[in-house]
Amino acid sequence: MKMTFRWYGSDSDSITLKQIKQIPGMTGLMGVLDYKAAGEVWTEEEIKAYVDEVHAAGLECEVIESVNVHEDIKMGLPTRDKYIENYITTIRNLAKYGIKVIVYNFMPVFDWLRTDLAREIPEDGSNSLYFDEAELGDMTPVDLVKNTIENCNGFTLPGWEPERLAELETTLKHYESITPDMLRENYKYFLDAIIPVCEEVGIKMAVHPDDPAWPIFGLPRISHSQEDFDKIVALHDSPANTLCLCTGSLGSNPDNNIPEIIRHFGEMDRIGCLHVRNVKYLGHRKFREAAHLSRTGDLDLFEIMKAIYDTCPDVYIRPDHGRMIWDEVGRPGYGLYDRALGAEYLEGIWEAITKMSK
Ligand SMILES: [Mn+2]
Repeated sequence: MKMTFRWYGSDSDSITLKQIKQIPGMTGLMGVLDYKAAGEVWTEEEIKAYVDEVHAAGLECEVIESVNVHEDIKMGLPTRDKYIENYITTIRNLAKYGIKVIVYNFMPVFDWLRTDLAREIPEDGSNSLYFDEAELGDMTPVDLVKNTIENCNGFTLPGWEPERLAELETTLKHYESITPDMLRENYKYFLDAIIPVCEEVGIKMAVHPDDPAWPIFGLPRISHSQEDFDKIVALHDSPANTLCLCTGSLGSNPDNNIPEIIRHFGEMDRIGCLHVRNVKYLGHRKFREAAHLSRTGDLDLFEIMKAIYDTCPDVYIRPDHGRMIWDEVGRPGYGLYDRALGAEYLEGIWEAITKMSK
């Protein structure tokens, strides 16, 4: 297991590489160039600058996240080919600088959804990201987007870049005629074009699950269960077509048995990396992001780490969203303190499993 941390770059993150390096056990980053719009080429110069900075801090940079897929590709529009070409150029450029895994998603319009980015946890006064489908009530997708952007403490959030959302209403209208099967066909077209290039340059694509793990606003969503992922890995059968198994996103739906899903795809060698975190169920389609510690939420982090140990022990993982604690102000979900605590907790479980397995 390689423990990593998400970092947005020195211009865009409140956390420094030095702070990340000081978290015991941290080997590297899951990096992102958060200023890049979906469909744009990530140039060699941009990638080199980011990777060089990470290396200079004594950290590795083998995983890159949020190389976003242009909406025209998901919708299967005639313009998709030029965006696929750009995507392939980005894959080749990333490979030149040592990137091994690219995390992306194939969710229509919305990357992830919450109804509150800072809901107080009554037990201790910390706060975390929160979702209650009932609170969506009369909210339109446009209302929700405005709410989310206004409550980011001035930071951008992955998937919520204002440019991407400018044409929201037109895009939503277009998706009314796209069924889940049609979306999967468009997905196959994309994978058939990029996966051979990934095989050639030694990169794994890792798709992030829908978050939350069910359909929303009537949009087709095809990545939120074991059954969905079985279909995705079969769309283009290759060791380069893998999953970013996000335990909190998939785990937002209590029907998903996370350790079982990890074992299933781990044994198939189809897990490129994992985001590991906990979630607390508060009712039907209502949850908050909990601390990593198992008993503060509803996922069993020991069983999750054991499934990783047994089926994909060399994989990249990172603590995912943390709560905001100790009066930290930062990007919702991406503060330093609670994610660092999460990393140490996961490291502790890993050490115990490793020693007990000898
Ligand atoms: Mn995630």
